Amino acid sequence: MPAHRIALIPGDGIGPDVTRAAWEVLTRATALDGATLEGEWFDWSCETWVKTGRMMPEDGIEILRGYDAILLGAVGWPATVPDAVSLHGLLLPIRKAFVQYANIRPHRLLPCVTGPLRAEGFDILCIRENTEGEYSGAGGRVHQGTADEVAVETSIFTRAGVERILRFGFEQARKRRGKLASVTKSNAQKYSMVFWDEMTDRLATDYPDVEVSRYHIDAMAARMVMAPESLDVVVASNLFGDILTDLGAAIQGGLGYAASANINPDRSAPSMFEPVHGSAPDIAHLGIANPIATIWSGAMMLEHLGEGAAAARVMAAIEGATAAGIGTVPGKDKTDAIAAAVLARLG
Ligand code: GGG
Repeated sequence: MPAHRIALIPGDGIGPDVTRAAWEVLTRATALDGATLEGEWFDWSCETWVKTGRMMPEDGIEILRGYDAILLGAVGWPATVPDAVSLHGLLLPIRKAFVQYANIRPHRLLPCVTGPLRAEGFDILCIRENTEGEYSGAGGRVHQGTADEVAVETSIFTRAGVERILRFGFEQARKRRGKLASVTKSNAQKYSMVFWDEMTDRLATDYPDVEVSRYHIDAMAARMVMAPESLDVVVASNLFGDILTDLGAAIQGGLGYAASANINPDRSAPSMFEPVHGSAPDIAHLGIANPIATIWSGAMMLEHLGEGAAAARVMAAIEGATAAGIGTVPGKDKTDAIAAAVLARLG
């Protein structure tokens, strides 16, 4: 019986609630298909930062390296902790160290879930570049607190980084409906984004079977609202992908449904799975967070670990639960009730 070792990082706010709920579903589903998940819990969070000055221990990356995958809840709370701490102290170093350069985020409607925009008939796979670009952490501030203050944030786009994420996008398009939309803002950003466009055009010659379109980020935002059914695979930089996938979450009903996988495609290090949403302090400890995004992220983890049958079982159970109207209206059902409804449909 294969055993997969999973590092669990529940994090802050609603993170522990949704991670616990997802873990129950994932362990049960995997067992039904003859495999085992062995989890170890890590209390790496903003509360840990308040106590110790670090989100994770100094050797945190080396600790995680010993696992087959990471399941993360949400980070970013309490409000006394600067926002940048949770990203630059945990999420971004993990993505970078483990070369999780492809952040995959599916956007489609679950049964009986209606987004606020009532969009329908869409199935979009957003692929966000995950290790460089606008989140590289390069830059600085001078003359702080004076009238002459200057802040500089440098986006870094390497040839290797842009090529690998675009190729990943082309490959995904090939496995789906054969359409790739590449997103930039090359009319305004004339170095990095023009470079991205040029790379898209150059690589397109290697994928003649894929229909490629180039969009500016503003036009893509409008298209995702007005005609989401026209899109298949969307590939974008770190910041643009981050923004577009919150929009994707909105058209699929809300952040409670938006799953994500930070993938190391070469499998040279663990991949990390997490919902798109953050720690949602306004509903933390109320027991009403929707765990579906985290359970769906967990299904992506099972797929990545080679447990395709268990992944399909989890997705069918999620769809069965929402088809019965459970977890379809924000705040109506408790976290535990949604998890129980999914558990009950695992078969
Ligand atoms: N689910 C993980 C989480 O808490 N994300 C919050 C966030 O701000 N993420 C930004 C990012 O994905 O780069």
